Amino acid sequence: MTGTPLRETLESARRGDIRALARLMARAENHGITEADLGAPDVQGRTGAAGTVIGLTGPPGVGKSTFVSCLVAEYRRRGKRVAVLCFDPSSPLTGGALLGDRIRMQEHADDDGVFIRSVASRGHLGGLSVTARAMIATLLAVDFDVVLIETVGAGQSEVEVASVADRTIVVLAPGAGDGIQMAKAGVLEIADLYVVNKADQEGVHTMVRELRAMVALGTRDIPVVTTTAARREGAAEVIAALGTED
Ligand SMILES: Nc1nc2c(ncn2[C@@H]2O[C@H](COP(=O)(O)OP(=O)(O)OP(=O)(O)O)[C@@H](O)[C@H]2O)c(=O)[nH]1
Ligand SMILES: [Mg+2]
Repeated sequence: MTGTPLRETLESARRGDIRALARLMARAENHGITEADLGAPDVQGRTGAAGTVIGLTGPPGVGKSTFVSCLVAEYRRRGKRVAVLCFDPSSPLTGGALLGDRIRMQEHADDDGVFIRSVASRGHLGGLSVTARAMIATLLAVDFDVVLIETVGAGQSEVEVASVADRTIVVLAPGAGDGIQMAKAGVLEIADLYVVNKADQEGVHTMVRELRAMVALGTRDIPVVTTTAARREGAAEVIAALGTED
C-alpha cells in the first residue's frame, strides 16, 4: 500500500473495491492500522451508524463455522453487508481449522456483500485483541453492517475477543460442550446468548435444561436458543434473541 494514503484506500474499499479492502485488512493484521488512525476525523468518513460486532466462541467442532455461515445467509437476506473473521489460536503451520472454515463458508465466496478472513492468531505481537480490534475497526470503517468473529476453544483468546464484541454467543453442542471446563476458563460468563447447536442430536434437551438452571443462578437473563446449523435452522431465532434487529 506504499504511496496510497489510508483515506483513499478506505474510500475505495467503501465503494466495493475488494482488493483495496484486502490491502487494508492485511495492513490492519500487521499492525499498520490502529483504531486511532481510523478514528481520526479525516478518515472516519461517513460511518455514522456503526455496525454490530458479534463474537462466537465454543469448543472445537460444535458447529460454529456452519452456524456462522447460516447467520451470514440470514443477514444477507435482510440486506446487510457482513464480514467474518475466524481467529484460530492453533499453530499457523497446521492450518486445519482455517481450512475447515473456508469449506463451511464456501457458499458465500462469490457474494460481494460478504468478506471472510481467517487469522492464525498464535504469535501475534501485542496480543490477539490488538489485532482483532484493528481488523474490526477497519471493517466498520468501510461500512460493514455486521462483523462476526469466530474463535475456537475455551481459553483466554475467547475472553479477549468477547471484550471487543458488542454481543457474544457461546456455541455448545450435545456431547462436545465441556461446560465445566468452559466455566472454569470464564468462557460461559462472557455469554450474552447460548446457542445449543446440533439440536438434531441426542442430549440437546438435557443440555438446554442444565444451561437454563445455570442461568437462573446468575444475575443476568441469558437466552438459550437451539439450532441445527447443518439444516440451516435457527439463525433467525438467534438474531431475534440477540435483539440486534432493525
Ligand atoms: N448433526 C449435526 N452436525 C452439525 C451441525 N452443525 C454442524 N455440524 C457438523 O459438525 C462438524 C463441525 O462443524 P464446524 O462448523 O466446522 O464446527 P466448528 O465449531 O466451527 O469447528 P472448529 O472451528 O474446528 O472448532 C461438521 O462436520 C458439521 O457438518 C448440526 O446442526 N447437526
Ligand atoms: Mg470453525
